[in-house]
Amino acid sequence: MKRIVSKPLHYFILAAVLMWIKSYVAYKTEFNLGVSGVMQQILLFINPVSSVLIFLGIGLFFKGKKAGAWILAGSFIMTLLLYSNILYYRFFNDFVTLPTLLQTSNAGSMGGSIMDLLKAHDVFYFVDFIIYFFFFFSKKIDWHNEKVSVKNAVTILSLGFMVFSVNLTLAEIDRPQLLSRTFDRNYLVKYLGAYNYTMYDGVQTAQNSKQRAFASSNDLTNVVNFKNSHYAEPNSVYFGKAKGKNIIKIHLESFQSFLIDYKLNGQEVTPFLNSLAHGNDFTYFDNFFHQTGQGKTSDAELMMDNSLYGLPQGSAFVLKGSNTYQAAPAILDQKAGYTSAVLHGDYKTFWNRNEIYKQFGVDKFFDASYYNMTGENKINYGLKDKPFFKESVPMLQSLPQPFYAHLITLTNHFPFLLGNNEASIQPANTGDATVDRYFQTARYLDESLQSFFQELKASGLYDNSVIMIYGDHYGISENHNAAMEKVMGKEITPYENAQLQRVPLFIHVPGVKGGVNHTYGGEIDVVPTLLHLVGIDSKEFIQFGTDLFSKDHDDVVAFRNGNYVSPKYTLVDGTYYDSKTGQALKENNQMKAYKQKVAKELELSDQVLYGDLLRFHKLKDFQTVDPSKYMYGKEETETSAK
Ligand code: GP9
Ligand code: MN
Repeated sequence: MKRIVSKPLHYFILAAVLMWIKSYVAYKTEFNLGVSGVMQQILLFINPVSSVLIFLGIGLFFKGKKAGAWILAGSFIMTLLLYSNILYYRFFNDFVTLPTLLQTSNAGSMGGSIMDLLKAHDVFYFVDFIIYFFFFFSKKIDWHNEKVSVKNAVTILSLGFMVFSVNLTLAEIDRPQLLSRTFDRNYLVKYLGAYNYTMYDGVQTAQNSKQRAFASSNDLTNVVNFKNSHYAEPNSVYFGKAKGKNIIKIHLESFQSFLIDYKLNGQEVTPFLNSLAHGNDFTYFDNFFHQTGQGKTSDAELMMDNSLYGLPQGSAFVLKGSNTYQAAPAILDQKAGYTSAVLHGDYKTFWNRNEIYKQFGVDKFFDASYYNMTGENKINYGLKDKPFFKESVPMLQSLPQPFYAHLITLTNHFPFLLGNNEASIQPANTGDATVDRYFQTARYLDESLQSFFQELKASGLYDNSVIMIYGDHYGISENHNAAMEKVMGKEITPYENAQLQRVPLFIHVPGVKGGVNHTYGGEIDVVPTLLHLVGIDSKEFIQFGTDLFSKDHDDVVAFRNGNYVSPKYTLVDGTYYDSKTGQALKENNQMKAYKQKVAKELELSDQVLYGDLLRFHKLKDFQTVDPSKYMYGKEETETSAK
């Protein structure tokens, strides 16, 4: 060993290799990263390399012993980073993020228990320092005469950057839009490693605090003016009709409206939902649109709990997870004594739910750790919908009433996989396997919903609950238009594609007669609609949607990219169409006014999120939510890999 480590370069290699091994061992033993497949295994193995080469490699540019000092200090900082993530993960089942760390309350909640988190084997993470110190202080290395040449130092650094680009490219192939959609810390660590994740988190935090620092309460003026002029009075026929009732909100993953009444090989695909659409128990909105952007599910959730639009890039759930909100769970709690809960068969870090739900005031978050996630119960992103609904019933029964419960399904998610013998209908035969399978998972979702209804009725919950069912966003993207032409039996023009963004919205209010409602609306409109049903006026809150039942409802539905649909006109990428016939039209004043309204609405909503403007919006009888009062997870059972 003594002879082997005789030059600064050797010292660097020793530290780099040990840091690499240490990081990899920690990944494998300390975290549940849910690594599956050869590609993910390879990525996990190589992802510490770039950070080690770049970060420690910078030291090689220094003269004399300073080079060694840099490598020593660098290894120490990297170890601290790794180890703080290990401790944090043992407690929160999550990775450290700067915003949560900066909220003292959060780190504070770990406080007294830090000692309990330490384990004897943790010595392993620091034992290499004995070696580093030994060689640093001994005379074995001639720091002054054996300096690494600039050429070699540059080569090592370039190698680091090269490995990083290969790592990132492979990660993007395995998980497209990894960075732009920003979905899960777990995924970032799995694909890019703990150190690169920290850098990414640091850059995002810096950007966020800059945007926040430049915002002031004056920026609220335009927003408040817009919401005052845009407010739609409640409809007295519906106002307060759901007062005191539980609210069960069911998220149908990737479910598009074209499935309703669609017949595949002469058979209905979703007979149960079809029966709801044609009965009188539910109001079925057949001109309801999703308005999500890159944040997909999280955008739908954001809109449907806050009446704020998702961001133009990335997910507000992740990028604005520490903002102040005026969300439905908090409003329902403060104005009407509701307990709120989210139930979902994926782990809590996905979409940063475990952080942003605290800002929304969600009381309970039953994530995957509460469900039986073993063996056949799981597919694709998480728990299958049938066991999900089944296991959710007792959880709902455990909630104090009235409750506001949000159940998020998962099986009808790209690439639409089912277990053996779980498909009750044949796939379609467009030749596009994704589209073909979509019908089978949609049927599975329909069946799981039907059983859930039976259980709700048996449990007695059905009688005193509002039930809201919605599709979150498209399941079949534009990339599958060729197959969709076969499904729809017509050409999918840009106009048709806009029409395909319809997702169903069903609302059942006990004692209220339903039927089909043709009002044009979108996810942004759900919060004011719901609040008015419960008998809470939405007027004082900053919300961009309007009550779907109101006579003043704004029926110009904005898409996140500035396109829109309305009963009369549809705008897609600069071309206007007649909404009924699809014929292209020349711009008139009304079309233009709609376009400007949509642009303004999106811009103001973005300002609210970027500037964290709701922190300035003080209301007399609504308290700002204190996130430190909420804590989720059953860490002790969260041992099975994702
Ligand atoms: C994951 C799920 C999927 O928990 O909600 O999100 P999506 O990929 O549809 O945005
Ligand atoms: Mn989704």
